[in-house]
Amino acid sequence: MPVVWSPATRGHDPQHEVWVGVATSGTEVPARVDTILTAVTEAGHPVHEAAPQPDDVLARVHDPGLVTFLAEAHERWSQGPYAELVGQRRVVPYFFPTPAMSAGLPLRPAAAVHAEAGRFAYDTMTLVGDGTWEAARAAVDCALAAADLVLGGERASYALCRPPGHHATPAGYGGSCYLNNAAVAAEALRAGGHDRVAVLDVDAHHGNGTAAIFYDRADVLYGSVHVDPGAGWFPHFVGYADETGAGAGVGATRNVPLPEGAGDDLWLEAVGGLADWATAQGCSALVVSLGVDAAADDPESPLEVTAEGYRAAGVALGGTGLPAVVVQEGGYHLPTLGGLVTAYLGGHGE
Ligand code: SP5
Ligand code: ZN
Repeated sequence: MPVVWSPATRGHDPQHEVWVGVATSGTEVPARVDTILTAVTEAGHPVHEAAPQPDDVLARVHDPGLVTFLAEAHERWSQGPYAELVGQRRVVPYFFPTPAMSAGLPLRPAAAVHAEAGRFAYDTMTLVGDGTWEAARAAVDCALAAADLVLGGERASYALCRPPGHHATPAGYGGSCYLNNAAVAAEALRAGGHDRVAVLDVDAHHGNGTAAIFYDRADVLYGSVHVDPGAGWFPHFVGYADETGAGAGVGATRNVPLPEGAGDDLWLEAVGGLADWATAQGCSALVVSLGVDAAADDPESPLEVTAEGYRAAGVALGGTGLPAVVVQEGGYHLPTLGGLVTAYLGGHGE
């Protein structure tokens, strides 16, 4: 399967994430790119570097306010006084103008970037450093180039996207995600002539961003298997089984939350169910949000899936026979990360 990557995706390195008020080491690190790149190269997949791609498809996915904020935030932050503060060389939001704050009052843009960040960021873990915009935009280029390969006749392609994307909403960033690479791939497939596309998300976490982008649409389905947010897991507030779409999109969202410790059998039953659903709904192409953080060794989830499980997931989704753009999402255990990705790609085939 052809692989698309970009060296600019290594440049996002905010060093920390702020979790429960403490700066902890980030898990979504640049080394993820190189360990996956080495593994796919050794497994014999042809590797291409993504060329810069136009903005039109990205503009269908995200509000211009989010895109402009992300493109300019680090430069605004660099103008101070934050650079003089220890450990504040990246944008850390502190004020969140949630509906509880504004309570019906009109919200104006905030003059201070440390406040304005909270208009778009919905957690404190997803920081913006000096290479963040370039990396996030390059990840979108990878998704677009991978979609182009499929539209050009490849049965499948793999976009080595970093930072990941499935938690990025139309106007919000969080969960280590800034721009929604999988949603961009889905829109590119739609623009390329596929009337109905399914995004199937096997990352350990519910892809609330992708779900939100397509929630009221019938032309892009969203199906996800993930650890039950009701058991205390990110994204906490959404991802329940009774969220099935709205308006024209009623029935076009399918969430399968799993208990902690689910293991291969329950997880693969859910993955197979999503594959059957996409086929039965008449989709002509897939986007696979390939998070490998459901794996047993991963520090960010309790789902206990094996590498054989990931291979079997590839067999199930590749077995639909639908052309597919596979987009990298989460997966944080560096020693096993590359092997999990190649297990999936080998199962998927071509
Ligand atoms: C794309 C993706 O997999 N995003 C993961 C978002 C979930 N992150 C939640 C992190 C919860 C706190 N983890 C503690 C780690 C301390 N370094
Ligand atoms: Zn995840």
